[in-house]
Amino acid sequence: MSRLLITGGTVVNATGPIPMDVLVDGETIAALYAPGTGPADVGTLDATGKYVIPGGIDVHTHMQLPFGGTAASDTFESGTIAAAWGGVTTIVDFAVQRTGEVVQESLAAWHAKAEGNCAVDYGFHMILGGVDDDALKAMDQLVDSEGITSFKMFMAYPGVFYSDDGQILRAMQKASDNGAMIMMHAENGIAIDVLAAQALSRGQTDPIFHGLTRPSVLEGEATNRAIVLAGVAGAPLYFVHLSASEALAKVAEARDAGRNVFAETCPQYLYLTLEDQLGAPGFEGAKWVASPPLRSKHENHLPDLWKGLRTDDLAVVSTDHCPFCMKDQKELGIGNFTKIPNGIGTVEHRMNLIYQGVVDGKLSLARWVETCSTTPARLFGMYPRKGVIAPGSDADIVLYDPNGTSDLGLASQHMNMDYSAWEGFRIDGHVDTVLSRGSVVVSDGTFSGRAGHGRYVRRGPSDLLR
Ligand code: DUC
Ligand code: ZN
Ligand code: ZN
Repeated sequence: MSRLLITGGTVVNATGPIPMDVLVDGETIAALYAPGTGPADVGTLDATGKYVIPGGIDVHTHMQLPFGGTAASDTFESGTIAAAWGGVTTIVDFAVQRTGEVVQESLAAWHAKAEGNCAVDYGFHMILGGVDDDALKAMDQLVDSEGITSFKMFMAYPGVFYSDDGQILRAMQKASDNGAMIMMHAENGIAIDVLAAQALSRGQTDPIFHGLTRPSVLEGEATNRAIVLAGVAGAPLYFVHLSASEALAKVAEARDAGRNVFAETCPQYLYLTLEDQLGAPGFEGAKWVASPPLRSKHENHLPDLWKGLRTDDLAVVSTDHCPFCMKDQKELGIGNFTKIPNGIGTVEHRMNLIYQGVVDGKLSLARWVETCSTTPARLFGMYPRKGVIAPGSDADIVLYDPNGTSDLGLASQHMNMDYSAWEGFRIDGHVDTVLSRGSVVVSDGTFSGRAGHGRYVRRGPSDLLR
């Protein structure tokens, strides 16, 4: 296969920026050279003035997820093409086992959806919707033979995805035995359902009541409960889509105590608010209905989350990419906010949105790469194959132009949605060129990849457990 030297750029790994040329040989990175010292008999890709970063890794997506009588509007094809446009070269999606389903059959159904359709590499976590003896046995088999080393459980959505504390404890005990990571959606769903029913009975049907009936203290409570349960089981724990100061405080406390507790947040919780988006007039706020909900700008959630990213109490930025169109999908909840499909589409914009944090002085360049690529790879058993520009790693590489701009919105996006949750956001940077395992898939404003190029990534155990 062909060799390609990426010249003149600044390589940014989690360890920091350094001017280097990068030699790609086939699908992998062969070597790094001091600028101008690489081989002369190879093709070149000019990265002058650009950052050369490991491809983004989004460890929280829901392509084609059935939800609330409809399904997330991005297929594995459209969603991974959008990911590529946004500098994301690996996604980890959630295969779903519902109550009563056989875990391995549910997993096979997710493979069938994804195989041959992805433009970038992909892996799976497994959602456990029904913990019983068979599901617990299946956890071992998935870890040993299927390359799935992380299992998501829900303290929210009673009757849909919900697990009670006993089921959670049993799964955590299993994870403590087999080295898997438990991923938790921490919101007290039982209490939320009471508040939501009470709101509806008062005639409070607008989208903002989705947020007002899911108060941040109920995320804090569930976060604390999950940490206690994981402590009893001796299991590692990773909180998905952490949105609230109360939850972050509990994670920080556990980490300070030396516990294997980790958390991610998502761009929507760093930039968008209950009042400005979810509270938009009429039914408009439905665009931003997701769980957990956007938080109040009158509290300290947003600055706390940015701070958590700096201090590593938040280790990862993912997206919880779960797009729905307004027409025929979000509209299912007109007159009843509980029927609005939950989710926001962001897979295409995460690298840009978090880079804006660098421009705004909230994060370092190294931390941008660490939270969006390196730590996701390390926490979820893909490192050093993914998440780093280093010899032997997959040549998943993004040339990021700090002098470019990106205007986010419906007119330019590739996600399969009829609106953008990020309309009007202007980013002071631009994804210029994207390589997925050595193949250029985006350059010069053109997608040159193909559905089917993306391969299933079998993951190992987490690299970050103490
Ligand atoms: N939250 C969402 O907003 N959508 C899908 C599932 C979830 O937990
Ligand atoms: Zn969730
Ligand atoms: Zn999710």
